[in-house]
Amino acid sequence: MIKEIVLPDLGEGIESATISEILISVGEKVKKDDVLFVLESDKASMEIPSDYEGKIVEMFIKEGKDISIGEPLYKIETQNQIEKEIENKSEKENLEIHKQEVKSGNRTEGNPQFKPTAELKSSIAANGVFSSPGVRRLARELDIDLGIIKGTGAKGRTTKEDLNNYIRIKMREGSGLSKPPKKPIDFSKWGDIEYQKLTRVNKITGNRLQEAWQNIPHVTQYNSADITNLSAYRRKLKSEAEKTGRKVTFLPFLMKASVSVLKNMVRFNSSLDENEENLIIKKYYHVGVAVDTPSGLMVPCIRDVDKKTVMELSEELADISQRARGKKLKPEELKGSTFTISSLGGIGGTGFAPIVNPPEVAILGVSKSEWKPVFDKDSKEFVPRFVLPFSLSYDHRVIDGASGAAFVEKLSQALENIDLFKE
Ligand code: CAO
Repeated sequence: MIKEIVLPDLGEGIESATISEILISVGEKVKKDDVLFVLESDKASMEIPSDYEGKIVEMFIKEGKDISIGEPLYKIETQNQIEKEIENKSEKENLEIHKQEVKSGNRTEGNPQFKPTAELKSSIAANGVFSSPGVRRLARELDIDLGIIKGTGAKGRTTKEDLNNYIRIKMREGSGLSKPPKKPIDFSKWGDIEYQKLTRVNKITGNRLQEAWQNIPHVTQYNSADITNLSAYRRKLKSEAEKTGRKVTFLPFLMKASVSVLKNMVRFNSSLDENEENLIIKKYYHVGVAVDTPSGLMVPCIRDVDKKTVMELSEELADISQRARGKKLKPEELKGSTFTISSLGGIGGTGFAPIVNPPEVAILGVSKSEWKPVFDKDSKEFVPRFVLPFSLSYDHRVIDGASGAAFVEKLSQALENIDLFKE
């Protein structure tokens, strides 16, 4: 019998993945549970085993190809006879295990759940749990008691997916990322509700933010800068740029000012290595910019900020944020940043604590500038000044509080020195 195999639901909100390795070819014979190919999603790498014993007769996939749930993978000619033998053998094996368990007192003969009926003949009732031989074998190898996993298959059968889900949860727990299972709440009891599906970007960003929040000891340092002179200079550049349809906001100045400080405070432009034994200090200055898009938050990267003028950065920023909103960014454009700026200055707010964008160690949060009365100690009068509030969140494993405070002071001075921006 020839069966067409499609990409199953991979869970974890993964809708598609890339075929990174194909381990079989047409004509090859495979056994059940033999790994056929490896998939890479943006979250994980997965080995996909065969559900059948048989011969591969057609392949629909290529290495490097993106594939979505439900798309055909390959066709296999299954060996019914062999399958039957395996099932009969496993039934005998199961019954033998069962008899031994009853004998040793580990099982009660009267357990109502243990009924190896015809439709469950490849299942076992170890601990009163029905499951396939493959699932039982894996559970045995990993020393997992199937009795504690809630089966979602027919008649409460513990499926491979149930076991995989259980392993995923345990792995997350091991990495400190576990979320306690939530009971559904019926909010409609108290009023009208509607469901809105999270986008793929929402889910990916959400997971990354949660991971960063849980793994990085964050500290946020607040400060402000007097940008009265900078604002006047920007207005000049802005009106010149407008003649050619371009715009100049405060962000390119913030990028350049941040990089001028990063060059002197190198730990802020670093990452911890995989063993958390060394700091990797980067000698390039690529700034990630948080962009609010209809699908969610994205952080494209602008490279070599130190080598570009304010006008060049303005043009690049306009291009990259427009393409982020139109889902036109290439994956490469989302990688490689060494420091991130999240600017909410065009929207409002007086201050916020941004979350570090790993593997970076610091992020700048920018809020909305306002005219404020500032006391001038020379004239002994309050004078109106245009003040920009900002904050710096950093990884306290890499940066100590004194450096954090020094960074925001230096950044404030850099923003007040408009010579820094003149080309
Ligand atoms: N103070 C006062 N005005 C500001 C300002 C500030 N700090 N920052 C921006 N503005 C002004 C701009 O100058 C512009 O006014 P003009 O038309 O007079 O030039 C206006 O506000 C709108 O700016 P903008 O938001 O379109 O442009 P930007 O370069 O400042 O920001 C971008 C671009 C892509 C970062 C922004 O559009 C965006 O998406 N911000 C949201 C980022 C976000 O969601 N972060 C939260 C992540 S959670 O950590």
